[in-house]
Amino acid sequence: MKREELMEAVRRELPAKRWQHTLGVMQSARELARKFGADPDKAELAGLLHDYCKYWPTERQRLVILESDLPNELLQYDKPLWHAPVGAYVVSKEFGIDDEEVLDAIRYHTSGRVGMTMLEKVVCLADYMEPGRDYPEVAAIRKLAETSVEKALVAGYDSTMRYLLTKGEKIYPLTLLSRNALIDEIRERDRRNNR
Ligand code: DGI
Ligand code: FE
Ligand code: FE
Repeated sequence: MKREELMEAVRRELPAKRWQHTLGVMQSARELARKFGADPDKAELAGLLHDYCKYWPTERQRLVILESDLPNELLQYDKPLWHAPVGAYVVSKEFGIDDEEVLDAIRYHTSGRVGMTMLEKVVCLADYMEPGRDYPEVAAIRKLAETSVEKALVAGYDSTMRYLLTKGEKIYPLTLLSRNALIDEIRERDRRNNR
C-alpha cells in the first residue's frame, strides 16, 4: 500500500481532531527519533498507525482480543488501554505491516514496557508531547525532552498516573513497571557519568 493510501485509510478511522493528533505524533516521533537515535521512518510510520483502533467500538476491540493471540488478561484492565495492542494486531493483518519493531512501538505506546527500545520510547513520548497536546504538565515534559527521552517519559507516566489516581482508576501494572525501569535506566546512566 502506498503511503498516501495508508494515510487516507487511517484518516478515515479517526475524527478530525484525532487525525490532527496523529499528524502531530508523526512529526514529533520523527524529530525525536533523529535526535535520540531511532529510525525516523519507522517512528513516523508507528506514529501514523498508533491510534488506528482508538475509536473502534469497545465490542469490536473485545472481539479482536478474543479472536487473536492477544492476552485475554487485557480484558480485566481499562478499555482505554486496549487500542494499543489491538491496533498493532489489526494493522499487521489489514495493511500487512510486518516490521516487529514498528508493531511493538504501536503495541506499547500507551503502557510502555520494561526494556523499551529507543523507537518505542520516542513514539510513546511523541504521543505525550506532539504540538497539539495541551495539559498542565506538557511544558515540563517538552523541556525534559530537550535532554532526556527517559526523564521526559517518566514525567509523562507521572502525569497519567496522577490523573488516574484522582479519578480512582486502576493502574495497569505494565505502566508502573515501565516507569520503574526508566528510573533505573536514568540512575544507572547518572552513576556511570559520575564515575
Ligand atoms: O490514545 P491517546 O489518547 O493518544 O493516548 P494513550 O494511548 O496514552 O491513551 C491514554 C489513555 O489511556 C488515557 O485515557 C489514560 C489511559 N491509560 C494510560 N495508562 C493507563 C491508562 N488507564 C489505566 N486504567 N491504567 C493505565 O495504566
Ligand atoms: Fe493511544
Ligand atoms: Fe495517541
